Amino acid sequence: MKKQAGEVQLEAVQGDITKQPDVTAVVNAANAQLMSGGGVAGAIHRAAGPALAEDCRRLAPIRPGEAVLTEAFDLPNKYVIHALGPVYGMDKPENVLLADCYRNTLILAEEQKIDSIAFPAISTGAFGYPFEAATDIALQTVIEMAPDLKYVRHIRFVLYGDIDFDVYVERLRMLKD
Ligand code: AR6
Repeated sequence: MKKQAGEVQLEAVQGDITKQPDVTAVVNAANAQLMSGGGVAGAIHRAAGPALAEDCRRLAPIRPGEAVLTEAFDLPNKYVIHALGPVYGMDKPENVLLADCYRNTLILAEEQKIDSIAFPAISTGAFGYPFEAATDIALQTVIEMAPDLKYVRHIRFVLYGDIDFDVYVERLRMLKD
């Protein structure tokens, strides 16, 4: 499912964030220590290899809403942008902190002149953010930023489950052409 937001193409796919070889950067739904873990962080660290954790050490810890950039090592991408989502019900205001993750990631991508980027659904796994509310924040934030993006031309949302994918498809369909 693809949708154009000005000069930026938004796309939702069902799949694994570590298997997106055609994008320059993938986003990690990180933990504060930027270490391996469950979900996306575990998958990214496994696929990138131990050099990623080694490189992350100098950047940790990060705060909710913050994003930092590293190389992607053995992943088929150039960069990983590690964003720490809010723990739902704990890090507040969670809607602002979740929007900050998407905004700060895109700011870093622009600084590196990155053309294409893939996001997982940050905070919607172990951190417990209700999926539909998180989807609205993700899409609203990138659509708000789209007119100001000079380098990023392709934003992919990689959803793990089919129900999650359906939520993105429905929301993207609802956007005006
Ligand atoms: N590719 C794409 N999406 C995935 C993948 C994958 N390989 N694996 C899971 N998801 P989570 P969070 C989906 O828990 O909520 C970690 O343990 C998943 O279904 O990875 O931000 C870290 O160490 C869900 O929709 O991230 C942190 O401590 C979404 O990705 C903590 O979890 C995010 O799930 C971060 O929690």
